[in-house]
Amino acid sequence: MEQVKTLGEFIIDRQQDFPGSSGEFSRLLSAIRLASKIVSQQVNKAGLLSHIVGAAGSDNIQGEAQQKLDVYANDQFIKALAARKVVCGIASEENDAYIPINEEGSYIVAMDPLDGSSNIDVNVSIGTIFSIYRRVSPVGGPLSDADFLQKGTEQLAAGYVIYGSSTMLVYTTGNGVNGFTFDPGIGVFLLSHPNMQFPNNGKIYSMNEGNFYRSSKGVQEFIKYAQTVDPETNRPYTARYIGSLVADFHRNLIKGGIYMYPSTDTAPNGKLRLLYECNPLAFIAEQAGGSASDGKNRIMEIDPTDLHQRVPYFVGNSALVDKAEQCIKTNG
Ligand code: AHM
Ligand code: MG
Repeated sequence: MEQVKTLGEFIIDRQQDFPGSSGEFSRLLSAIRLASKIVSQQVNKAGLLSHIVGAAGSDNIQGEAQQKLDVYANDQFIKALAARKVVCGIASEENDAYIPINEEGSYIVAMDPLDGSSNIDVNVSIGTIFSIYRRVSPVGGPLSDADFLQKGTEQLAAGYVIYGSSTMLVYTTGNGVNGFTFDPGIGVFLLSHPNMQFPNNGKIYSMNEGNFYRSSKGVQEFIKYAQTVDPETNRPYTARYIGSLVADFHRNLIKGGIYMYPSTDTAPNGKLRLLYECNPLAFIAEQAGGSASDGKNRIMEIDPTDLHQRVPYFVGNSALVDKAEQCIKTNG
């Protein structure tokens, strides 16, 4: 029988992917693993906290002010990353400016500590997304904007945690994508999805179709294409939209499909953030045989200009992303 591998063992096995990192990078991943476990436990108690012990914003039984879960998640990830001393700075969806950590650290982390947080109150899956870069400014000195405004192609690693019917951590270091399921009984992540790849015949499309008439002609054409009856090409496709990026992406990675958050007339750059939502999932998608685009260009080649920059987003099976691009190029 093949032996079960824990995330901790896997990280050590793969340490040789980063020659010269002397285990620093592994310590960083371990920090993410730890914070994920803490957040996972808290997410599972979310209903208790808000409905039984008292709503966020009020005091809890001990008289401590309760934090909203997304603020709590942000604090936990920052605390865990800062404790390992290898991270020099963090950009988070929860903080307007980047947070300097340790000038001696070599790594930058961009993260969305709890994405889809509007789903917390209704018991729908939510997630954490993270992206790791090597700093470009000299180690030992102050950080600069350029450390954070790196193209997605410069990512050393990226991943997400899904807090769903089980908690999973999925990540890549540019050498394939591996998924680990948390076993709460023994408190460890176990390798459950080695070498994840999009299946070839993806037929799910995921978009907030309430935005249909606000979208460009090209996006509308793609949706009509997805809905057209054509048994030869396996159409119509299936619409699935949770409204929680990590959950929608994770399902499409396993079952095959495309996730879209295009520009609309009221949000010309779409809704999602390049640094800590789009780039990390683009890296995973490409490593899993898929692709990610803003409708015209490869996401990971976009030159970021702002920490919280938004971009239109199309990610998933390459054939579907190509088709969406083609509809946009033809129809605008
Ligand atoms: P958030 O970072 O404020 O949680 O917003 C991101 C979320 C994604 O998880 C999800 O895909 C998208 O917003 C849903 O947006 P909409 O409700 O407009 O469909
Ligand atoms: Mg988010």
